Amino acid sequence: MMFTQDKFLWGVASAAYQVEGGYQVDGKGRSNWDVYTNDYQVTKAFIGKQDTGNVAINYYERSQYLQDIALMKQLGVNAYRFSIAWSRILPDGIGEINSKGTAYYNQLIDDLLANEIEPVVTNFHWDLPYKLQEKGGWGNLDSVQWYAEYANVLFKNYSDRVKKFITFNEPFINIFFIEPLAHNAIEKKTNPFAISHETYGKQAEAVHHLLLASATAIQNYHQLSLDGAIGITLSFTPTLPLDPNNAEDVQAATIFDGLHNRWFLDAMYGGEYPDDIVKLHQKYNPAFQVSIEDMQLIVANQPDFIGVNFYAPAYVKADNSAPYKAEWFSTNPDQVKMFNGPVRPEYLYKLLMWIKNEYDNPVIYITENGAGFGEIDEQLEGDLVKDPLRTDYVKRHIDIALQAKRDGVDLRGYMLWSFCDNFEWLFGYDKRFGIVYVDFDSQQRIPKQSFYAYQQIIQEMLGE
Ligand code: GCO
Repeated sequence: MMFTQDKFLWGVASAAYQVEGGYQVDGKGRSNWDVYTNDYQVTKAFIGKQDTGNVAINYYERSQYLQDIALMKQLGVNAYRFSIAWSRILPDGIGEINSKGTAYYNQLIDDLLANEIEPVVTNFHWDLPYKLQEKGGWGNLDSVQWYAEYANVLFKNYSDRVKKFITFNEPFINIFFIEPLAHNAIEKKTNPFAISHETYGKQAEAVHHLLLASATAIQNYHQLSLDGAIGITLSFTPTLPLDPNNAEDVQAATIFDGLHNRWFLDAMYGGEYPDDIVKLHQKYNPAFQVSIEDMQLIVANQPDFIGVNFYAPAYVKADNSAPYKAEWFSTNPDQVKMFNGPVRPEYLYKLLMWIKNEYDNPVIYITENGAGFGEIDEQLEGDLVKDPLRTDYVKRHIDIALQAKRDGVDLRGYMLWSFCDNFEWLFGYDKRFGIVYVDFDSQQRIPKQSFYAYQQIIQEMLGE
């Protein structure tokens, strides 16, 4: 592990499918998300209308992203986390490289560095080349090799300037939440949020292949002896029982904690998955088997850092209709609900200290933290969008993250989700998370109150 820059990273984060647009431009192959949103119109099941990432916020246009880089400079960030669209680089997922795709990211990286903004690259943020999806996607063990070869193309093209690579973004949310919901919409299920126990059991194979792929890419990266670092970004949702006096709620919270929070860290740092969760997966999918060799590969190739994505804890309740009888997504007790769960910054502190104490104090970057509350918190007043709830959320979470750093957590950066409003997966453009407002028709950008609040925090922190 080599960290060439030791400055604390103050950044913003995004993902290719959510911001680029450039649908099928310059030889890009179709991804699963291109097919989900164009051919199956999956957002209709969740927001009642078809939204796609075909244009998004136009980041594939250099003239557009240069304007946003200028805005990032005004914000004062020294890092920008973005993901690379696999199907721009390898339109079929494997095989022939698309030179226009590699050229786009070369230019973006150069433009960021020219503005003294460090590029932090997420290799994979959910948009899988559709040709690979048709071969079974992450459910196919061959995905380990497909991904390793793709990651090697990125290391070869960009590791001279990119000093932090992230193998995957949020494997749990990707594999156990968003993908099953997208397939519910494709199959026109009456309740698009319903996920069966069997689906969870089957997805265990996919998420295991994904972790093998991550370990293989980390191994390859380390063998290249590059002057940089490679990590993985995990979503964390600290759990608490909806009713602490209800033993079934307590059990449900324990299960969800194992499934979501302990699963990946136990494997990477302890060489074993949580046994209670393995048994649950095998109960609904006996074919889910894990070899000693697999776990040795994972634990022998630990990431150089953990990307922590934190939005909220989850109040978990026992619910027989929920997968593994643990309902976590619909239980937010807050009066004004943040899209991703209850606003409890103290659980970010607890989470960071838990990782520090349980997993030998790994290097941590907060690679996503942010909020969206809906129109109540997006009020245009003159040339400013007032978003007091998001502003308060950002301030409180940064404060408590820095307290955890003072208390010994090896925290090296904070990247806010997100810079601009963008395409929020199954919820299309209805859920805004940006500190910069985007008029999706005109592509006009308007900094929000939270932009200026974050700007002031960065100035104070970098000015120290
Ligand atoms: C995630 C993804 C982002 C989301 C963000 C807001 O964490 O789900 O990384 O793509 O857009 O979290 O929900």
